Amino acid sequence: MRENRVKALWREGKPVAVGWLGSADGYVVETMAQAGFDALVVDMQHGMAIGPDRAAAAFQVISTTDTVPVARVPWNDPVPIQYVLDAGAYGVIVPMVNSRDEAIRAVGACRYPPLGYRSNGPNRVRYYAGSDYFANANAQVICLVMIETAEAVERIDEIASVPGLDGFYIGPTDLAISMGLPPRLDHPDPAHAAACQKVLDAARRHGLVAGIHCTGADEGRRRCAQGFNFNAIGGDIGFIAAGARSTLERFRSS
Ligand code: 3PY
Ligand code: MG
Repeated sequence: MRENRVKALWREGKPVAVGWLGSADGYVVETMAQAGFDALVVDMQHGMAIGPDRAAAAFQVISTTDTVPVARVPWNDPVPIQYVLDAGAYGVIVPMVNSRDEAIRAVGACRYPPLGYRSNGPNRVRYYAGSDYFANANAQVICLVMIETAEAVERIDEIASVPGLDGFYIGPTDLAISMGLPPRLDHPDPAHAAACQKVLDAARRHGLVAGIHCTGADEGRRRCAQGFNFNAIGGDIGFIAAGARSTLERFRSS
C-alpha cells in the first residue's frame, strides 16, 4: 500500500505542513497541491458547498502530487466518512467529538473490523493505495477527532483511550464559543491557552498526535515548537483574498 507520508513524518519527528481547502474547484485544488503542502484538508464542514462528489474530485486532483489528501467531514457521521475513505482520502478529521462514545463512533467508521465497523468497498482508493489496501488501511489511514468544546477538553483522557485513534485536532473558535469567549483563532485568553495545552499534554501521555487550526505560518511554527504537529497554516480562500487585497492596496496607494 502507498505509504501515508504524514504518518512517516510523524514517526521521524519532522514538521507537517498542512493546507486547507475551502473551495473544491479543480484548478484551485491543483494550484494548492502543486505548492507542496504535506497534506491538504478538503473542508466538507465549512468549505463552500463541498459535497461528496466535489470532495472525491478534489482527492483525484491532489493525488497527482505527493500531498496527502485529507477530509474534514461535515459531522461525526459514518456515511461521509465511509464515502471519503473509499474515494481516496488518507485521513479524516471528525468535528465535535465530545465523549468516549462519540470517539468510538468516529474512529470505528475509519477502521475495518475487528478494530472498527467500516464496510469494505474501496472503490477509487484501491487505485491510489494499491491492491493490499484492506490489509494496511487501519494502520495507514489517519483519524483525528476534533476537540472543540470545553466538555471534550474535560473528557480528553477518556477520548484519548479509544483504540485506533491517531490524535486530536483543535478547533479554536468553537472551543472559544463553548467557553463563553468570542470565536478567535490563536486566542489570547489564558483559559483557552490552558485548554489547548491540556489537549496537547493528553496527546503526549497517550502517544497520540495533536494539531490545531492556525492563523498562518508564524503561529504554525510556534505551535510546532509547542508540540502540535498537524497545523493548518493557511487555505486557498485566505491566500486568494490576501493576494487580491494587497495588490489592490499597492495599486491604489500609488
Ligand atoms: C474551529 O475553529 O472551530 C474550527 O473548526 C477550525 O477549523
Ligand atoms: Mg469548529
